[in-house]
Formats: sequence, C-alpha cells, structure tokens
Amino acid sequence: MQLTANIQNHHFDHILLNAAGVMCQTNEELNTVLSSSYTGAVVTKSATADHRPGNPAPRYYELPNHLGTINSMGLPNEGFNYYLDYVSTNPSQKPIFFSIAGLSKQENLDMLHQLQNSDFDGLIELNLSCPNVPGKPQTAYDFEATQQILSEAFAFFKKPLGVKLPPYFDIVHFDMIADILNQFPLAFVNTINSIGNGLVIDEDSDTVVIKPKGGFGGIGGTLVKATALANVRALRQRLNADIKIIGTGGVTTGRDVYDHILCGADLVEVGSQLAIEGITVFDRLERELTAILEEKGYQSLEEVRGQLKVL
Ligand code: RRO
Repeated sequence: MQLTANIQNHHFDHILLNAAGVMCQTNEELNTVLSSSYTGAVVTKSATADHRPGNPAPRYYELPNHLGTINSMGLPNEGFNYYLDYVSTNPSQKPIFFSIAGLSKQENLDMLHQLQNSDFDGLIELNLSCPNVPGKPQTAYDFEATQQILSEAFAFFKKPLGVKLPPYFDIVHFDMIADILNQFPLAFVNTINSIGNGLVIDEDSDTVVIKPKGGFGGIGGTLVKATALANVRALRQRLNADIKIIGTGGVTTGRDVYDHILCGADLVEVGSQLAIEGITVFDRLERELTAILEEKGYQSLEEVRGQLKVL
C-alpha cells in the first residue's frame, strides 16, 4: 500500500514524521529521523536567531499509564545558522521542514528573509504557538498579531510556508483563525502544538513535575488526541483546499494516524510517542495503519482522507 502525500511541489513517500521539538535538535537526531525507512520528511527544532539553552531542568516528564507528556523546554535550539547549514547539506532525498520561532515578529521576519535569500528548497514552518517562553504569549492566540505577521511575511516570502498553530477550543475561534489563514497562500497548516500551560502533580510528593513556570507546561500525547482531531477537522472544513493540513497530537497507534486522516490530515506528526518509544515508532505506526486500511478494503489514503462520517 502506498502511503504518500504532496504539499505544493514536494512529494512525501510516507506520511509520518517527527513533530518539531522531538528528535530534531542536533544533526545526529535529524539524520536519525531522515534515515528511518518509514518517515516522509523531518522537521527541525524551532529555531531562534541565536542559540538558546532553554529552560532549567527538569523540563520534560512522561505521565504514568501512557497518558502523555508535559514539557517546558523553553525553545532550546542550536540557532538559525546551525539549521541553515544542516539543510544545505541535506543527506537524503526527503523534504525538510525548517521550523522557526523567533522571539519577536522582527526576528521571524529576519529569519524568513534569510531563508528567502538562501538555497534552501524545502518547506518552512512558522511556529506561532510555543507555550513555554516566560513572558512570550502564543502569537496565534492573538488574531491581530497573526494577521499582521502573515501580511508582512507574504509581502516578500515566496517559498512554501506554513504555520504551526496552538489548539483552539471554541467554534468562533475556528472561524476567526480560518478567515485569517485563508487570506494567504499558505502551503500548509500544522495543528496542534501542545495544549499550553497544563499542570501535572506527583502524587507521592505533592509537587509539580517540571521546574519552569512553577510546573506549568505544554501537554502532549494521548490526553490531547480529541483536541487535535477537533482542530484538524474544524480547519479542514474551513480552509481553502490548497492549504494542506499536518495533523499532530495524540498519535500512539495506527488507529490514531487513521483518525487524523479521516479528519483531513495530509501528513501526520508524532511527538510524545516518538520521545517515549524512539525511532522504531514509525515502523510500528505504518504497519498498524496499513493493517487497518487493508482490513477496511481501502487501496489508498485518498479514499479515507476527510471522509469522517457524522450522525
Ligand atoms: O521548546 C518548547 O518548550 C516547545 C515549543 Br518551541 C513548542 O512549540 N511546543 C512545545 O510544546 N514546547
């Protein structure tokens, strides 16, 4: 069974890849994701202009009973130039998503200018949804700021550009963000980032489990699946057909991948479960997905994508 997808002129031989932040900070990690026979691409750790160590540890925690994860990494990354060097020597034929998360609008626009003027021929993901930098709100919860940065970016930026969104929880907010995104020639929308500012408590010690921000952090994994599916579905129903959707959130089984596709995802990213299970997660997920498709008698993903039934 062929499990493929396209975003603009980029072809993906497999629909799975890492979610930004997991297994993608160093060259070695990026190479690991690319070298899997079951990934269609890699996305780099969101870059800031300069190297950042991120927040103090402990800053990542796996909840018991496979519920998911909480993180407040704080945007640790090697700096924009490190990833620009990496992509210029892309060791594989697979597309690369270059993720950026500047600490200001100007920092994002400066990085986009550099990408525009570079030889990079992959896709760019503008992360408007990091929940973990103290004092910096998630841009995409500010509709005016989102419209503004996209207007300024698309005034000069011509390469395939998408945005990474936080989860929305209100139908009016789905309408509002879709109205904004539809004004721009976006290549894709990636939904969802972690659910920001959750709080997890250790039952033995009555303490929080991560240090930054008094224990508040982004929630990922099984806990967020329903929210992720709702966002994929709601945006697929509202966005122009030429804006592709990357579904992220709550993927631990092939059934979860299948559900994202039913809701309209073109590609599916794996974050928490990749951190927990390692690179072989892609092999397992693709096998489980293929088994479901075969059992249901489907020949291709096209027969499933967006075909969720309602009552
Ligand atoms: O580095 C982080 O703390 C982080 C980022 Br940039 C993000 O976009 N999402 C997340 O859960 N953590």
